[in-house]
Amino acid sequence: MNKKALLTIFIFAITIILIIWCIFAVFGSSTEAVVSIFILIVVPVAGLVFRPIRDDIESSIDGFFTSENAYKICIFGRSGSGKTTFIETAFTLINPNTDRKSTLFFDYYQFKAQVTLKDSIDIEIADYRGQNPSQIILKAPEKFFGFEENRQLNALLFIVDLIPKRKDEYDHILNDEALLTWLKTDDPIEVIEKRIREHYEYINEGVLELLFSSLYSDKLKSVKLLINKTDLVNKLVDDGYVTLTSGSTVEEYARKRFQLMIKNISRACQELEIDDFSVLSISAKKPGTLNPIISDLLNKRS
Ligand SMILES: Nc1nc2c(ncn2[C@@H]2O[C@H](COP(=O)(O)OP(=O)(O)O)[C@@H](O)[C@H]2O)c(=O)[nH]1
Ligand SMILES: [Mg+2]
Repeated sequence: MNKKALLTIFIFAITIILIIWCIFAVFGSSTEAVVSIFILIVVPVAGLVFRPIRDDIESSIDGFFTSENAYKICIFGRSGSGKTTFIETAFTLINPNTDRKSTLFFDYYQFKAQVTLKDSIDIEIADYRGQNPSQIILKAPEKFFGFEENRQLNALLFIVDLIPKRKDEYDHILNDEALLTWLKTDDPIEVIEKRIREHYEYINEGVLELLFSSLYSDKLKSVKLLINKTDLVNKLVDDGYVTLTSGSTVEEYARKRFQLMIKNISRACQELEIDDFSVLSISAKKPGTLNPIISDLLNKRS
């Protein structure tokens, strides 16, 4: 809770106590009637006074209910990069009974993962639907992330892609086939370059600094950069629309495009002594590529 909210509550409480004390002192035997009238006035006044800080108060109360034992993962990346697809593919496959709770800007997924025959672990993952970095950086919900001084996040996954999502004239998202047809009639290299620039605008040095300073605690052990949609780039390579330098793979191609971002995230991790930083090329639609990532995160959790 911020200082303004605390100060408002403090001043309000002191004022009420003083007024009630004065009522007792002045009215003596008819105190009860006066206090009742006073409370009738105070309740709506309190509503008005606390309205500007209501979100703060609610969020702070939520912070007391954060589950400190669960393994918490947050996924950060530009709209369309595959956050929701990644979570749905990875986690609903581990446990189809994944529990999803939604707020205005966040979806929270909760489930149990069986780590060994005897040992299972509660996992919670946050996907921010609103897509604005400020929703995580400035308004990280305390129910999931814990209080600012006691953050509970265990893993931060950055996600980027090389191919943007695209909608048709009816506002429907193009499926892979239609997307590839559109790419091939456009200039696929230019589309890829533009998309990469968009990710650099979204995950830049400034955002990284703000993000880590908002979410970091010594519980944050793992950071990964996931380069998504390699299946689509593979198809473009196979069909001759993207040419790789001889002997290189789509993974190497993707990694090279995000070299500076990798350097920036790596440096941020080094400064915070987060040893587990890795870069992976994935296709969020393919479950086989995701399960090792989840196992790896869980293995490094302690
Ligand atoms: N071909 C392909 N499409 C993907 C992949 N990951 C996500 N998509 C598609 O990209 C679009 C945006 O994905 P979504 O998960 O909604 O992105 P979010 O905005 O980051 O949550 C959807 O149409 C997904 O089907 C992938 O690995 N391969
Ligand atoms: Mg989404």
